[in-house]
Amino acid sequence: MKLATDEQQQILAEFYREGFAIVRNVLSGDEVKTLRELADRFLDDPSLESTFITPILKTNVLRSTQALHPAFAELLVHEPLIRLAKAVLGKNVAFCGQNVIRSDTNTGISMWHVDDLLEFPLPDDIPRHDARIKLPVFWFSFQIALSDIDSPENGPTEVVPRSHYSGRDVPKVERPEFEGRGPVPILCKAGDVYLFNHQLWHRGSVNRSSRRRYLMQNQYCRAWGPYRFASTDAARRLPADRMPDNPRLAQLLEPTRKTPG
Ligand SMILES: O=C(O)CCC(=O)C(=O)O
Repeated sequence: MKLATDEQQQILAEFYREGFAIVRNVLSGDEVKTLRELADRFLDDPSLESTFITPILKTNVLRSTQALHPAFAELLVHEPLIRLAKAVLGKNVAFCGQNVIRSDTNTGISMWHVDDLLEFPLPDDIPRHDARIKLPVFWFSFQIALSDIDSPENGPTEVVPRSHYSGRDVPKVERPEFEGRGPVPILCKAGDVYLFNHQLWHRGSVNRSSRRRYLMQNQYCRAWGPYRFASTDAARRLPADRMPDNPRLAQLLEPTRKTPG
């Protein structure tokens, strides 16, 4: 699927302004079916439980799917995803994650949050970031509906639009609001995709339907991301059998040793 230049510009403008932007009908019905069946196959494989599956609030997340099947890996360069990713992160865009979230009835990653940490905090007396600033994006996700998530019962992602401009973490209330706007559900048909800024106040609402809800995530970062945070080079240079007996050093190096690139 190819986007016209003005369509792409519109999508990107919306993404920067609102924190998310939907692109409809990116995947065909056949592509969706294949990916969903693969997700089920791997999520139901007990041998992958400790290595590829992370439950979050009883919701199963299949991680590193690019390593499990070429159909997942190829989705990373599907158009218009890769073109949009380059437009946001630069022509040397890098890969930083691919997951499928499968929410059964009464599950969902339902706590409000921003991912990782609040990247651009403000002091109390500055109400928000100036809307004229195009806030930098270091990494972002495409969230890809692999089932119809087209009503609030299906557990759509809920976001507070423009809250990535707030300079604040999500307030600890049931219905967070930013400048008079409360949460909105992102409603999609299977095959629709949305660009998603993880600094937006968000959550996956609970799936209240009897149908499983499948959401795939393709995650991309700036070219320096993998080198800065998980370089194969850094891992290769770890002292393998010459490690001093130093618990603080062992703790510091542990994540890189466990996931060497
Ligand atoms: O399931 C969703 O819609 C949102 C997932 C989420 O909050 C996350 O991956 O950080």
